[in-house]
Amino acid sequence: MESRITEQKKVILNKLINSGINISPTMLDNILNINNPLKNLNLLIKETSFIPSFKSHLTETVIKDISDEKLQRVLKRNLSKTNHLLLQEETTTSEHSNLQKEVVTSTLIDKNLPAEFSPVIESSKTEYKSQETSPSDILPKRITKKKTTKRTPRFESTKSIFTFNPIAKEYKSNYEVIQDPTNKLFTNGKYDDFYELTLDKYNKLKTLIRKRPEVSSATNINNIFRISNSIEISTLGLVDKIRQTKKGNYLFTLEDLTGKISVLIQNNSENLDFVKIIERTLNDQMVFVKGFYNPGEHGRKGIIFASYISKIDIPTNFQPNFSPDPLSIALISDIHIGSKEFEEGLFTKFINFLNGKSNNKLLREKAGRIKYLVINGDLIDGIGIYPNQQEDLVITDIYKQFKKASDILLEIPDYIKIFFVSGNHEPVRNAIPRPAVPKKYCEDLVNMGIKCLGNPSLIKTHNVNTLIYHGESMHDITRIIHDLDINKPIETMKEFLIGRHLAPTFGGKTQIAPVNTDHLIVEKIPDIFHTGHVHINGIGKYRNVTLVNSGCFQAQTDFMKSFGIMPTPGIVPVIELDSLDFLTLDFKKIN
Ligand code: D5M
Ligand code: FE
Ligand code: ZN
Repeated sequence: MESRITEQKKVILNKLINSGINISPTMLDNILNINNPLKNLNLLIKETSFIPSFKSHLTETVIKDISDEKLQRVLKRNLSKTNHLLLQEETTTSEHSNLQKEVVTSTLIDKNLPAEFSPVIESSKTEYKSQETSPSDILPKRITKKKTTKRTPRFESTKSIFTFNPIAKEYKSNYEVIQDPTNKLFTNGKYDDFYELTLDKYNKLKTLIRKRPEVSSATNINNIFRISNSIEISTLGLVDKIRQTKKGNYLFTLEDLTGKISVLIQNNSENLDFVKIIERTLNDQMVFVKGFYNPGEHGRKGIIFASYISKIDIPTNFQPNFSPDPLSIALISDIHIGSKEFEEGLFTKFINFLNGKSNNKLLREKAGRIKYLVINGDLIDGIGIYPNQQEDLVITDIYKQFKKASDILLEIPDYIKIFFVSGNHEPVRNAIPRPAVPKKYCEDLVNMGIKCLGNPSLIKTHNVNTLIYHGESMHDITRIIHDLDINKPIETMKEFLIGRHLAPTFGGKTQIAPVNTDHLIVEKIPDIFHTGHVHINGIGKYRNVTLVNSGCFQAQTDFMKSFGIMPTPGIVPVIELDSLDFLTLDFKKIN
């Protein structure tokens, strides 16, 4: 019986879709309850086509205009039997008719539908609470003033056959740029700059590690050398020259401002947890160690036999910030406009989604919550970025690439605030930290209200902090730490947070600029940490921090193929700022 109804529902919905008609859930139940619903449906479709005021939405009010009196009577009678809850829903909605003029449920998202009708989105929650939440539940603190920018979407939402009343439009953007290296990158171009940078890094990391309770006992390295007997000590510093001995133990040098000392961690069953930490430690990272000091004999230098090691990390009780308002942030990167491999079709689908062009009510509701969009680097493909790039380009002029980018981004609704952080394909220096793209290249974007930022930057949107870093050092770290995998970018991102530094080690492929302040330290714990660059989507949590690698909108190039990179184009993570729950929208599967 149940399956027959589901089958009938499917046929009815298919018929309605093919006739270009949307239906409310109440109406759908109503039709299923009449005798011979399929035959009557044909009559209904025919009847409605004669109603001049009919706007393709088969709602309860349409019934009264049907000329077949028998059908009208049956439908009305059924409607009066419809359960109390549904009627209540209708009343609530009509009270707020300024927000949602017509309650039209897309034919694709009824909860009882078979699996093939469910929306193609993944969520951090198993249930979509929004399906039960009417916009009237989330009304307070609305504003009516509209910010004027030059962005005027080509797709006017009023032209849609679907209702799209984005809640985000009702709220004024509320953001702050907390950190941006642009205009703060001072350098003398001398060796001294590296010294100053390391000193700043050491001091800042030391301040952070000192917040760990066990670190209060740490002593300076030069004090340890004064000890002549074997006692337990603890100290902290930057790691150097990590190596594994022939017996499989780990040996490294620890350095602070007073000296250097050797530390040995024995690879035995008692030390399993600490071996795991040291296996994931990189040169130039800060650690705290505790153990027995052996002063050495016959003039040989002393060594610490460590029985404990820790990194700065994120406190286990970290509590993220939430927005008081029901808004979301969408996180994208690596669009690569100008490249032959730019997936323009997928990007158009994303823009259509932002404009409420989805035929799925749930997706339209999710789109309507989006107040902020982060473009985390590589918006354009640039020129001369990698060997033989010219063979992969359809637009070979950087200004024209930006022109195309602004033409595309112009179609994003103007109530969405966009942040654009510079990546390694933008016309800015390659070394990080990297300033924002200069206005001369992207004047149109700036005029449209897009905020250009340096890499990395920290922004606060509606109370929630997002650390945005393109991710240049991700390949280096993944290569050095053997159990990391470039296809699992979230694991690499965790290491950045544990070490509290975005490019911990010098000497890899990542170019680090010799500036006198270290902008790559994760001083403030973000609520959301967003990277890109690897072109592989990932999303997860670490100690209540939401981690996102946004993926890309570019198919595999020969250059990527040479590194074995299998990109995941067309996936967009969206984070709800009031709960930090997330969705990942796969535009390869959404029509
Ligand atoms: O990076 C495109 C992809 O290629 C991304 O997955 C990073 C990878 N890539 C780029 N440069 C390197 C190096 N030097 N080693 C390994 N993998 C790399 P994009 O920044 O978009 O060109
Ligand atoms: Fe890229
Ligand atoms: Zn990149």
